[in-house]
Amino acid sequence: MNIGIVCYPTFGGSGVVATELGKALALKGHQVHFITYQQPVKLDIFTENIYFHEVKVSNYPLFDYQPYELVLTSKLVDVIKFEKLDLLHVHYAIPHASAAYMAQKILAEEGIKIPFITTLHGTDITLVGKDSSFEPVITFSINKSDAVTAVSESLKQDTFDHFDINRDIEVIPNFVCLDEYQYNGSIEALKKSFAPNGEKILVHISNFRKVKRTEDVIRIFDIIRKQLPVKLLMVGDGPERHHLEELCRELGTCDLVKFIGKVKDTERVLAVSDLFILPSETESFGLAALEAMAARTPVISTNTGGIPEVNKNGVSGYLSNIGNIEEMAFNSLKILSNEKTLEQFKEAAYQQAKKFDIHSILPMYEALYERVIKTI
Ligand code: GMT
Repeated sequence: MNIGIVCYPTFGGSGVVATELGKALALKGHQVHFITYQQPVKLDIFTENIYFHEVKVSNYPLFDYQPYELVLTSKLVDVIKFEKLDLLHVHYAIPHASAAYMAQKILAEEGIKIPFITTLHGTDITLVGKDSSFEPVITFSINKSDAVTAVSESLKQDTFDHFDINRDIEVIPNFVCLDEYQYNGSIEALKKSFAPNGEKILVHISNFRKVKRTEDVIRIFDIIRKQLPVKLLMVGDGPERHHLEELCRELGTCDLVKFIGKVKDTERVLAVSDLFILPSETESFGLAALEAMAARTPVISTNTGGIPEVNKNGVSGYLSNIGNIEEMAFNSLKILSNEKTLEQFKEAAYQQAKKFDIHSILPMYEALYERVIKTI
């Protein structure tokens, strides 16, 4: 198949899922065209069957705000026509689904048919989507998509709860390329550099937005470190970072917490981690938790949104109510204090991650693509 993928190219989960999906499809011999404003961070364009079409946003002085959706639409029309795409798969509803709809209508005028699939990822529904100024466009473009998928049952339900949806939504869960998380390099040197005295290593990875409740990570860690020798790696960057660094100063934990910024190959960090902390306010799926589990790292998380579909309480980690930092610290200590327990949780986390291996999920997308192409 000749497939167009539209996504955000940044470190966000939806961009990562779209990129990994495209890479896996290309490996299977499909032609995959990424259409976005910047080369996706995890994409190597010198890969067979992968193409990148940059959406250029010009800086015309009349515009206070550049009309990205319109240049994206024009680019979609151009790529669909000249690369003879069979279908478009857009990740994240805003503004990708409405741009795809408009491109579809423009091309229909020329007798060209192109179906588009919209994959809902989370904040497009749970946060941005609830802003009423977006509501009519999101509802319309979901209803007009040729197929819609959501990354969890929970997100599917949220979509029906918040929007006036008159069609079916299929759940295709997020996935992980399991093999990539089996780190082959020597982890001893890396481990030593973070935790020279054999301390247990806790990790958090996110874009440090309010919704991730990163302050809870620092506070949970502060409780744990009073009872066990531990270190914390904070991976990623975002609006909360400065505040978190200040909080570490206040708590006297600066020597124990290391902010390492944005990291492309999180596999390396996860390879040395003993526990992953994800105390999010809302999370449609929690891809970061799945990646941790793939690297045999148990997860302490909240029980919000789609996380319970990924992290199994008492098996691959523990789940708590949002903001219950005492319980999250208590459960962390339960896992970390005993080597045998830690090993059991690590193995169970890996076994749980196996269920979401790309080799199981990719055929679901391929089957959907074939079905949608036939119906247009
Ligand atoms: O919240 C983020 O980190 C970014 C956001 C995105 O769309 O890029 O993530 C959402 O999509 C991910 C991939 O499907 C999910 O794993 C995340 O749970 C979801 N984030 C939220 O729902 C807050």
